[in-house]
Amino acid sequence: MSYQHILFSIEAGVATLCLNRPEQLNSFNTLMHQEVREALKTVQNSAEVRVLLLTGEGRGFCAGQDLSDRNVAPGAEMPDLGLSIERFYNPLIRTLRELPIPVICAVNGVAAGAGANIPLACDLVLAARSASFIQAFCRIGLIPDSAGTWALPRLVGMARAKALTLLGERLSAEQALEWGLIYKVVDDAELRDQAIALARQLATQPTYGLGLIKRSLHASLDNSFEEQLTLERDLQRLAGRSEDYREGVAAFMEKRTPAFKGY
Ligand code: T3D
Repeated sequence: MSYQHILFSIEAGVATLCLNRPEQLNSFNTLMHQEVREALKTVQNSAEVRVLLLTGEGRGFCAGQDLSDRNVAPGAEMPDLGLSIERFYNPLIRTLRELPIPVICAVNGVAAGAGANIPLACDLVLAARSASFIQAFCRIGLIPDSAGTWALPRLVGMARAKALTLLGERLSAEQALEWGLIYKVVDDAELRDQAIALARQLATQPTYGLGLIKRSLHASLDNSFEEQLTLERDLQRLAGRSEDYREGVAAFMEKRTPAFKGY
């Protein structure tokens, strides 16, 4: 399938989805939402894909909703933003979070509005040193969406979450790292190569087991201690039946590098 607003490719087990409306800082219009959804469906249905890498083209990662689609004349009917969230943003965030494979986000530039929260639904966030994060919603009278109000207090604590979302100030990549919002900051010129190297490395790992690790960590945010112990037992049972576990142990005993298949 050919796309107008995204670049999408699959190579060596890595699906790369690049938002591609650089003139509008990769803000989302309806077509881009639809194309991202299609690409993610391909990822979900492919046995070949073992890692998803999400990034953006140009000087921005993503500036959230395309506001030119929201410019309403006084007196004209206002769009139902709840519908937009239900149709587009919530399914996107759910899909990224629930994919049973590692999702890497390479934040190549400014990330604002929903664009600042999409990375938080990914598993490993690398940011270019020049990148920044802006909870821009308050600047236009909205509330943070794309699970920002869920992720931010958990990642940076309530005090910083409130400052970020009520003030809408720009947070540098370095500060985001220091606050525990992202995994790593790399030099701009190295972002793409480092993200691809990380993706390729992860694509050779025991994918099924990695998916179970995601599941257990996600559940831990809401589970009690006892519930989490029970879940660990259940998921370890599943992991212990995988071919990759058999291979991992055999390779260890034979003192060789394991050749994981992802299941
Ligand atoms: O509506 C719903 O469905 C509900 C869901 C909402 C989710 C949301 O994301 S709401 C929040 C929407 N996003 C924003 O409020 C951010 C708007 N953008 C900015 O504040 C700034 O552009 C940035 C801080 C991100 C970057 O600033 P700067 O100075 O580096 O760049 P710029 O000059 O503002 O932008 C460059 C171009 O991109 C410019 O176009 P031009 O003048 O060169 O033709 C600008 O209009 C365009 N652009 C940037 N963001 C958006 C956008 N065009 C449309 N929509 C945007 N969100």
